[in-house]
Amino acid sequence: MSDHRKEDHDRGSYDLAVEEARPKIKQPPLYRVVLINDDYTPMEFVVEILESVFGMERTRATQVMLEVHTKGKGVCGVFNFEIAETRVAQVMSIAKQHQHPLLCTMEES
Ligand code: TYC
Repeated sequence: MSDHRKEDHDRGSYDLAVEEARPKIKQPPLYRVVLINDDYTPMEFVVEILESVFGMERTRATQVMLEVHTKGKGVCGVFNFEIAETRVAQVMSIAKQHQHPLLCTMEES
């Protein structure tokens, strides 16, 4: 029996054979952070971004970079809104500092 039910008893309420409404719990949406290919950003720079911003090992970072390079875009990770937004901003800021046209976006998963 839950504490909540025990409290009801303490207050002298009756047990009812009626289901309490189940709270409608919705999972928060998740977002894919996506890198977009371009013809100018150096491959090594993209690999370093994937290591430093997304914590990937070099092997995985190279795979993801090559996926973006060959298919046009690739997923860096899936996060809640706040984390996805922060990672996108970090990538765009570092790319801008180095004057590379690298694009990073997020899309609902
Ligand atoms: N296409 C780039 C090149 O050939 C490499 C690259 C990969 C650029 C991934 C952007 O998101 C990117 N130098």
